[in-house]
Amino acid sequence: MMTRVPASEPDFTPLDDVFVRKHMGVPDLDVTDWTLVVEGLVERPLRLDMDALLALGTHRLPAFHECFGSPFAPDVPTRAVAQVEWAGVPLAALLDRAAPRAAARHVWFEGADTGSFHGQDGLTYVKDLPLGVARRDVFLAHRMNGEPLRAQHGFPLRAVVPRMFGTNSVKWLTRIVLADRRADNVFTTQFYNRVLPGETSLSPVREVDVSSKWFTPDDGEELAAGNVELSGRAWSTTEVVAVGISVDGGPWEAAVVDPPGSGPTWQRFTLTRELAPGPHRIRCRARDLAGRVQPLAGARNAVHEVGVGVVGD
Ligand SMILES: Nc1nc2c(c(=O)[nH]1)N[C@H]1C(S)=C(S)[C@@H](COP(=O)(O)O)O[C@H]1N2
Ligand SMILES: [Mo]
Repeated sequence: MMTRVPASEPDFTPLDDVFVRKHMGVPDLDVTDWTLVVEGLVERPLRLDMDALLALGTHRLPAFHECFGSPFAPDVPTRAVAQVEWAGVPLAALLDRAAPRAAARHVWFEGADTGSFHGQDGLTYVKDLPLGVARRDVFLAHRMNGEPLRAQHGFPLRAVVPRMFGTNSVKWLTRIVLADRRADNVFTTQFYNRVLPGETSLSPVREVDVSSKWFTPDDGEELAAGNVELSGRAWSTTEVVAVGISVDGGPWEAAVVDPPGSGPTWQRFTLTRELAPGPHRIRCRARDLAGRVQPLAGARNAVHEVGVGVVGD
């Protein structure tokens, strides 16, 4: 049984359980010779070492963190999601010092990893965002759940873009470029583009979809008959206002959904319900403030279903 967490206190995924995604391997960076460059269309290009970055102060950002999944299978649910307390500085603090020129429209984020991916060689990992979005949302993190970033999570510094898919959160960050156009890199223009619902052309994989996932019970779990607490997490680009739970294809029953926190955190949902002995299929479906609902099937944010076995009396 899960411990109850008050709605005002976000629950964080233990670091050992946070998923790891890397397209070209983990670069071995030494913080003593690492620097972050901010250049391009700026009045004052910057080169900061870690001490200079730490001198900007340390802020905290509790946020859910979700991987889009394979760029070659945009409709397959992966449900790789975690919640992390990041510590670092908002990108805006650096932009204020670098002073973007009037012509700057986009911000490019480049990682130190290089190599091959999907049959192409000599690649770098670059993502980009419109300047306004980057200034408002991007956070540069050097700590995760109170520890320095682990190598596989982007040591010594990574970008974090709350409420966007993890692919935008560039790890092993070494270079930020302000430009008048989008970055031309395989990870911006070729991979990680998709057709959004109701649209016909490709858009970059950015904002997350409305989604929910079972935490307890787990798929295949055996439960004692009687009142069972069904519980999970739901998230979107905005507040999740309802989560429906359906047992064995029955009607959607309203779960109790925790109010949203002050930041980009997920919301817990629970329903205590009697389950008769035997096998059961349980599904959860979130709806957000914008009216978006998880599709039943055929999409990466399709409703999550688990099977449980209830034993006893
Ligand atoms: N430099 C770099 N940043 C990267 C990646 C990468 O391969 N290289 N993978 C991205 C993807 S697809 C995801 S989901 C997140 C995963 O972050 P994590 O491994 O810390 O959970 O990092 C993103 N940032
Ligand atoms: Mo990802």
